[in-house]
Amino acid sequence: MANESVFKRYHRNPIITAEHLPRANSIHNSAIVRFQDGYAGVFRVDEVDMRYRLHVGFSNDGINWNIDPEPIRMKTNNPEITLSDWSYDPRITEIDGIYYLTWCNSKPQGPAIGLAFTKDFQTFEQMEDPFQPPNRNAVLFPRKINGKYAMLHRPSDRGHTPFGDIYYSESPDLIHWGHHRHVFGPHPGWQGTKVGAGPPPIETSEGWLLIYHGVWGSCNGFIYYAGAALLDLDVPWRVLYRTRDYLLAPTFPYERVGDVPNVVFPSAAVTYPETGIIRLYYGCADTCISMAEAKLDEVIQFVKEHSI
Ligand code: BMA
Repeated sequence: MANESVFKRYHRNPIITAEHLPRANSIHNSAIVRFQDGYAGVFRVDEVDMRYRLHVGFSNDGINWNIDPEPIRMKTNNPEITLSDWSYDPRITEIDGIYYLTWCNSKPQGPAIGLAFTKDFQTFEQMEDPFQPPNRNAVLFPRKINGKYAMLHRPSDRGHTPFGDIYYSESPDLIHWGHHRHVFGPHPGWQGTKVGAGPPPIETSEGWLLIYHGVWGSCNGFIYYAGAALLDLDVPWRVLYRTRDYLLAPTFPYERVGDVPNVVFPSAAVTYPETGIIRLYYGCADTCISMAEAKLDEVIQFVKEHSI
């Protein structure tokens, strides 16, 4: 099975562009989940002042979206907890009916991880940043593991980081984080410069399926690809399999041309247990959002058969 045939791109990609909002320069790298009878999302909107803000959206079918033109305001009773005007790359994980948002809450001291929760996508309560900056690409697991909340994240630096390994950390209360473990780092080829977690890991009988981005530094800039790994269910920093070949590469003009060329950035996945389908949402060229679907079994088979 050729890698490009595992995930089938939606025939009307991209599904979300800057045309969805009057003040958008671009809408990309965003979080989408099933919510009530449809879908909800938190979208990264690079606005016409070129600040990055988070906006809520709703959809009946996951394809046609209404996105709030006003950015999210977070509730907090601690003035030291602040929402950056450089907020980007959100992920959403549902744990027991509560939707947790992780994103890059950039600070003057560098990119930090933001953490907030909502039950209704109307009110968001912001919590303490889990780690000191710089750090990016954080995502929570959808359930506690060995009695603790568990998060993947990517210690970083302040710029266009030329390195990056995925780490695992756990917490009893989503406030105090520790038990840091290295999960995996770059590997020669398309993931040779850095890697970062994508959507929340998906629990399967073969392990946690983690879809991630891998970056290779070409002679003309970074190229972002998507791959996947299977992590041990009880010891998630133990990598069982990890793709040697990419699953998605920038291929079509909407993935190759934009504010940052040659980027596919997986950031949300919705599974349909009734059909065995997984729907992947990914940012394209830092400009728009696209969608691709696969059979979950075939993704798992691909990861196992094309492992490093
Ligand atoms: C990373 C993040 C992503 C972006 C990518 C390519 O550092 O900023 O949001 O998609 O670079 O520009």
